[in-house]
Amino acid sequence: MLNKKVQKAINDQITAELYSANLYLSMSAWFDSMNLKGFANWMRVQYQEETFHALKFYDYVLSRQGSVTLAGIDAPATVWKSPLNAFEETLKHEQHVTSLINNLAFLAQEEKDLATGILLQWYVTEQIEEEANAEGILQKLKLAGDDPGALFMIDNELAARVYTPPAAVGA
Ligand code: OFO
Repeated sequence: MLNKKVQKAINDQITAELYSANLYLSMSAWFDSMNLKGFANWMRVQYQEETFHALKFYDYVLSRQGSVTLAGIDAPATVWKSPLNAFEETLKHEQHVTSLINNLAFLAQEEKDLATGILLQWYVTEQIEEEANAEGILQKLKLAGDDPGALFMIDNELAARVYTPPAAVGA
C-alpha cells in the first residue's frame, strides 16, 4: 500500500511530467514552423521521453494498489525568441524538474518508503541526462551565434535522434 503523502506527491509529479511533454511538443511545433526539422524531431522525441516518465510513475502507483489522480495541465508557451532561447528555457525547466524529483526522493526518505526511494533513483539518474542534453545543445547554439550555416549543421545533427523506449515500463 502506498503512503498517502507519497501518493499525492507522485500524482503531482505525473502532472509535471505531462506538462513537460506538452512543453516539448509545443516547442517541436514551433521549430517545425521555422523549418528547423531536426530541432523539431529532437523535441518530438523529448515529448515521447516525458510521456514515458509520466507513465512510469502511473504504472508504479497502480502496482502499489494506489490511486492515480490526473489533474489539469497548464498550457505551455507557443513561441520563443530564438532556438537559443528555447534551449535556455529547456535547461531552466529541466533544472526545475530535477528539484521536484529531489524533493520527492527526500519525502520518500522521510516517510521511510524504500520502494519509492528505489524507483526515484532511476529518475535522479535520468535528470542528470536531461540537464546534460539540454546544456550540450545550448552550448552549441551559443558557439553558432548568428551563423546560419552552423545552425543548419546542428539541425542536421538533431535530426538523427530516435526515441528508444527503455526495455520495459517499470525497468
Ligand atoms: Fe521528465 O524529465 Fe524532463 O522534464
